[in-house]
Amino acid sequence: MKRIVVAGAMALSFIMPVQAQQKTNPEEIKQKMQWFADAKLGIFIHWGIYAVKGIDESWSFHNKKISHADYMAQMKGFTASKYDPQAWAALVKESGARYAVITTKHHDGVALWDTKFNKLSTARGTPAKRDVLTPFFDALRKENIKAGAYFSLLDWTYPDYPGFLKDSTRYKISEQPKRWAKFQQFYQGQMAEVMTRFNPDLWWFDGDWEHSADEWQATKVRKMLTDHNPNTIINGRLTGYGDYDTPEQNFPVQRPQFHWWELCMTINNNWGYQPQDTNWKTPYEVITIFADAISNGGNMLLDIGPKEDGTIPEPQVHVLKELGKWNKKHDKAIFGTVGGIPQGHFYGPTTLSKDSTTLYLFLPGNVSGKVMVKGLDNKIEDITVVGNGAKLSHKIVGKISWSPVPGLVYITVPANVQDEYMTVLELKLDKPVKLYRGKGGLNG
Ligand code: H79
Repeated sequence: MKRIVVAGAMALSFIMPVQAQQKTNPEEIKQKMQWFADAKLGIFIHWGIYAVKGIDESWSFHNKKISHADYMAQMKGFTASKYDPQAWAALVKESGARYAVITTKHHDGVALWDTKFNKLSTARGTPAKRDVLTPFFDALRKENIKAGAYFSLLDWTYPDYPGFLKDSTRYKISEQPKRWAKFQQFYQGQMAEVMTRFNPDLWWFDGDWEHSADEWQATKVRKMLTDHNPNTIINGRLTGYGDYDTPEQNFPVQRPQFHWWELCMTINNNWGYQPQDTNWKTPYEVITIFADAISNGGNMLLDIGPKEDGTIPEPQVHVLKELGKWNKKHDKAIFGTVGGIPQGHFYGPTTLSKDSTTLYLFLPGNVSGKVMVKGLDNKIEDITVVGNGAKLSHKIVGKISWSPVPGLVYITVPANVQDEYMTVLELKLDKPVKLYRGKGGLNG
């Protein structure tokens, strides 16, 4: 019996690598996290030489689907010839996102700025011949959008980095500590370049899993970044020495461990541009996933993959624009709210105003007309369809006069007030939300 339990636990940890524990104190970082908590939506951008052949970012050579030399030869095809950073920033704005995160360097080691450390940059090694990040950071800031830097800690191309292909490494740190020290200086030097050049509002680290916090010098790195900018936000992939949790692709069913969290997700099946991948998530799917994230107190970081020339494929633009339309219409139910009431009271996502006197119910677009809320121990003063203005009435069902248990709230939602994606109802309550969480016994 015991053996079965152990095997089960191992299988589970294979599917879900153990998430790092938060090693920063939520109380100490609360203030700087406020804009992030209010922002709800970010746009992730994976842009790099992998868009030339349209293959997996870095993983394609790591997993030996292509030789490292052929992978790096893509540098000759990265032109950025139609790159319009203002248009990118305008699209991010139109989606309703309050922040964007762009790859400054992926696991392949190719920098998108003009690093002084080597020739592996869009500035020195590609026909684009320039730092493509500066104009985008500038454009974001002009649009008042927070600007984040994705930065891969590991660098499979750097000759003094241990890891290389999935089944081969260059050396062991224990055997060649000086060689590792050389890499530490290199990666921290590049990080300092990004820090001083762009002063990111947010650092999105990736690739921490190949080494320990000690090996990365995680506390030193965190100190360097926060000394430079005390308000910069760091994701949890600095072996736990960050500020928020980053479930990737896998949708949480319960709230993740860190106080703040963000679901990062591709718009099709891949992070970078891949022409054969047309498995676009629909606006409805993206919107319902987004609603689910904010209902659980999180953010969504939705990824797009531009082509090597800097154009953003039309289906990606379409999803962002539809999402933006819906965000604009439902602005007050989303931005500046907090996560909603616990599961079980309402069969769908919810959010609350910060003073919790307004409850927002997110309904799928095709509800047949009646929705129900359970265990709401408040008087409902008013119900409005967000972005539509229609007022709705409600009926209390099953309230026993002498029992403290609240009745069920039934709300009829006519078809003509419903949104094509998700209809949102605003319930104004008499006081901060109060929930009955009991088992329904006679004494409550
Ligand atoms: O940039 C995108 C991806 O390229 C990168 N992160 C997003 C944002 C990424 N892809 N996969 N991962 C990060 C996590 C990979 C985890 C694994 Fe493993 C590495 C699975 C197998 C090797 C760690 C080591 C977990 C299991 C073994």
